[in-house]
Amino acid sequence: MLCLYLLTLLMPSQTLMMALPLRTPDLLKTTDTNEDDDNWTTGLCDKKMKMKKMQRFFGLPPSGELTKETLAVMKKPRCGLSDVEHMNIFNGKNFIIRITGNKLPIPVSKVHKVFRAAWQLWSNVTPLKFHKRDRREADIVISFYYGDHKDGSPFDGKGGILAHAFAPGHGIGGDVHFDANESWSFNSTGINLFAVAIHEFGHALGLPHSPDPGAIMYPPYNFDPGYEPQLSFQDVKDIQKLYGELSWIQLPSKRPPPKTPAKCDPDLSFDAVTELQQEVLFFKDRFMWRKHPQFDETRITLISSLWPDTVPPNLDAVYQNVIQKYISVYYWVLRQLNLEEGFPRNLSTLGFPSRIKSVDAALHFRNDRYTVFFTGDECWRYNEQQKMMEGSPLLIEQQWPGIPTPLDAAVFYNGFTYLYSGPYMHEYSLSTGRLYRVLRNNYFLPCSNF
Ligand SMILES: *[C@@H]1O[C@H](CO)[C@@H](O)[C@H](O)[C@H]1NC(C)=O
Ligand SMILES: *[C@@H]1O[C@H](CO)[C@@H](O)[C@H](O)[C@H]1NC(C)=O
Ligand SMILES: *[C@@H]1O[C@H](CO)[C@@H](O)[C@H](O)[C@H]1NC(C)=O
Ligand SMILES: *[C@@H]1O[C@H](CO)[C@@H](O)[C@H](O)[C@H]1NC(C)=O
Ligand SMILES: [Ca+2]
Ligand SMILES: [Ca+2]
Ligand SMILES: [Ca+2]
Ligand SMILES: [Zn+2]
Ligand SMILES: [Zn+2]
Repeated sequence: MLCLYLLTLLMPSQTLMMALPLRTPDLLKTTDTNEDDDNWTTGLCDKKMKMKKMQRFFGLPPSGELTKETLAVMKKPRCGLSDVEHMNIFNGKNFIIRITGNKLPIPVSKVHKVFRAAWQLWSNVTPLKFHKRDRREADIVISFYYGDHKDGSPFDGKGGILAHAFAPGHGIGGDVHFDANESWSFNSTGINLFAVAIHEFGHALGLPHSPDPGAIMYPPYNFDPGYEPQLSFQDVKDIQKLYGELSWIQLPSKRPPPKTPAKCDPDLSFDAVTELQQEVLFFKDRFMWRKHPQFDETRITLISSLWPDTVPPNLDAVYQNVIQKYISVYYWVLRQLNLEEGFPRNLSTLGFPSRIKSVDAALHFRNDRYTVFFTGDECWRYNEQQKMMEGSPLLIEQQWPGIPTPLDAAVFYNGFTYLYSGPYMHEYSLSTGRLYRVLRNNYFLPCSNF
């Protein structure tokens, strides 16, 4: 059953503060790049540059400072390879795979099945063929190891680095190692072996990390229980550049791989937009862009890079409730969520009649302490202090003439009201409600890659 719920979250800064004791940034250690690049004891300037580079990569404001959020991203379970690395490719198109070790932490037959499914994804879109053999001279040897396993990149116990792979080549080249101390699983409990295996096989075939947060080659571990791991449009493009293509028409699913939303797309629409402290956040599917006043760059990132994985994709409306000091996130529940006691809450608790099943957008008026909810062609005024709906809904066109309904999103920014509908954003005077300009949705997200 689909129901609309209200979810309240602590402000992200508070959440991170609780979750993140300070620790040295060992997760940035690389396996095989030159050490200078990675030397955290070199000058402060280099350190700042490196920090900025990493922050850009992950769609964070590139301040060069070790902020709580930066630390949070760095501490996420991830692959052990560096993010900027040169890789080569295998010459042939047929690979022998060997899976070693009889002390696998989980049932052998299941592990083999997962690995087969993972390399199948890569062979589905390329002329590559994988053959599992038990003989010694394999191209790709897959193993589970505890701690130091004599290849110069010891594993770090549970959490942190999950696995690593060696770029194509002889001997250890193309080999894939998994940290045996992780709680590997075939579902969303612990670390999902399938998701990590697809990523590591990508490295074994010569792919570096991708800055596209929708790509399987994006470095942090990211498993969404509502979303079967698959190659993204970008992954397919990257692997085909190395080994040649097979059309997606030959794919078993016959569907093109999912594309990460692009801010240069003229048809781009948003699910929700909100202010958050000094920033403006633009949400789309599993992703968001963060516009910070001090930085021109806005890179796309995963919603889960800021909030817990329990925040679902495809949000309906989001606003920062200054009075209550939390972020209100509205969405349709499509799956079971583990949240704090009392949440998510049914939309009807706000005082909506039962005919209202979802909200399209919300605007929070911090001085007057109320929130306007948009549903279809109507808008509702909710008193945040008395926690009740005020009167009957009004027609949106009476308040803000000229906006096509239903709305997608709404936000206050720089002294204007912005209402979003389809690929256009409408700019209104805050006081009079007069329409000033109709602009493209990416007006605040200057078009560039990512
Ligand atoms: C890191 O830099 C410091 C200072 O320049 C130097 O003493 C040290 O040997 C370097 N470490 C590595 C691993 O390169
Ligand atoms: C990893 O697992 C091994 C074997 O179960 C255990 O002896 C070791 O203490 C674990 N190490 C960490 C850091 O968890
Ligand atoms: C996930 O798999 C583990 C065994 O690997 C099982 O114990 C657990 O119940 C499963 N959880 C879900 C949510 O399916
Ligand atoms: C939410 O409230 C409405 C109206 O009271 C009710 O019909 C609906 O079943 C409720 N949904 C859930 C999941 O509780
Ligand atoms: Ca090898
Ligand atoms: Ca580990
Ligand atoms: Ca919406
Ligand atoms: Zn990786
Ligand atoms: Zn290794």
